Amino acid sequence: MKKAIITGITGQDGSYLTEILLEKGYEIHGIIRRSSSFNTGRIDHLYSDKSILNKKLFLHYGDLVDTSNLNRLLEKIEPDEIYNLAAQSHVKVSFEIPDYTAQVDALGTLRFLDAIREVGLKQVKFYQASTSELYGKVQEIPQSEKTPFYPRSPYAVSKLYGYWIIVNYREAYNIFACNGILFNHESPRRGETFVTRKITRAVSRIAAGLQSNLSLGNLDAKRDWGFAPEYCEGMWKILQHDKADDFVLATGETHTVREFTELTFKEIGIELDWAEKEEKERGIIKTINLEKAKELIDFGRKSSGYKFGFSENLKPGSTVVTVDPNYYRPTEVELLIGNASKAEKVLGWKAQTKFEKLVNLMIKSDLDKVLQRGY
Ligand code: NAP
Ligand code: F7E
Repeated sequence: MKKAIITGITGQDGSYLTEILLEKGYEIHGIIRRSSSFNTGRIDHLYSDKSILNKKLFLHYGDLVDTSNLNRLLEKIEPDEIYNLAAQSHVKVSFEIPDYTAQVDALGTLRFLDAIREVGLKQVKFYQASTSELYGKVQEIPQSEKTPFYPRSPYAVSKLYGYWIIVNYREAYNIFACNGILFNHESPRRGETFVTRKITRAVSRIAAGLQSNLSLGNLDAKRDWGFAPEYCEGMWKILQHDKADDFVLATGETHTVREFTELTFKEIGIELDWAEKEEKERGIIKTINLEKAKELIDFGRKSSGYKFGFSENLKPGSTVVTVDPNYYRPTEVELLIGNASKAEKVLGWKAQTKFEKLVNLMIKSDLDKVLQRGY
């Protein structure tokens, strides 16, 4: 039985990767941070299963800023594979806490690599969660493993250090260390403050009459959005390759935040119109397809026991989206679109879930939550 350490196990990717590796027969050691409130919601379903907890899945307290803790864990566990997913992962927040972001995202990676050297784990394979944010102000369209980097936030600059320290330790000490340069990947488990989940959650709440308006920043930013579980399978494939190497994982399609918003509203039967420009721009209900809304609710009542229905207050002409410049970033990444042909050729990995399907599965999941529980 192979042993894997997953840092960031309580995050979106950590939770999917845990499911994938358990399915493949791994023993998993997850590192969690001490928190004053529960932070294990995404893996509760796994560790409340008595056949899994402390048999195939073990949780350890740890933190990427604590070197001695990482050393002890490596000595104790002697893993075959390490997936370093832990990070202060919010780009906008990194402008507010740049020092901490660098401590975790840049030096945290170094601490782990150095702990591997100290403990002398010669055979271990290390996956680093690198990111399309490295491309920032893009130097080439689409972006591949060969595209030069131009990071645009303290988050991206910290991840740039992480990227290069992986390459350096691979070359200097022959450590099997790999970068997965992953473009945005989303899911119903995406954190609520990232834009996709913020939109699907808010639109569900607007539908239920629990919120009247969705407030967003830059509507014209373009992202290459894929489905997270497929990207986690890709992480595993990167470490199974016979040579340590770096890979882009992406869909090869790009869409604006505006398109994501329009499509999400469309899923609940609302067509949007846009009025005014820039900070005054507003998304207004153009039409409501009551048939579609009713169908959704009837289906939800039968399949998921919805207690709530659609708000009666939704009318053509109502403003449901506004722009708040507080969500703008001091420096923005305007356009990302990835070229994952190396991963397809070498690893046999290809993104499967299309943009429309991704929006559909995220809004359905949030509608279920909101209309069942009423929050
Ligand atoms: P996420 O949901 O924000 O999860 C981040 C995880 O890191 C959480 O488990 C968090 O713990 C943990 N963490 C944060 N600071 C830590 C510290 N000091 N010590 C130990 N653990 C810490 O992120 P994600 O979307 O799953 O992304 C996973 C990784 O991929 C991150 O490194 C991210 O930067 C990178 N990435 C993500 C994407 C994407 O589109 N999702 C794309 C490219 C790269 P708590 O639960 O306690 O907060
Ligand atoms: O922003 C714009 C925002 O925060 C996407 C992380 O997982 O992916 C993620 O970083 C875009 C940006 O993700 C709002 O300005 C508009 O252009 O969802 P996001 P991100 O910054 O792309 C990369 C690959 C990572 O590595 C990161 O860890 O949407 N946007 N209005 C907004 N963004 C947010 N969060 N909130 C808004 O209201």
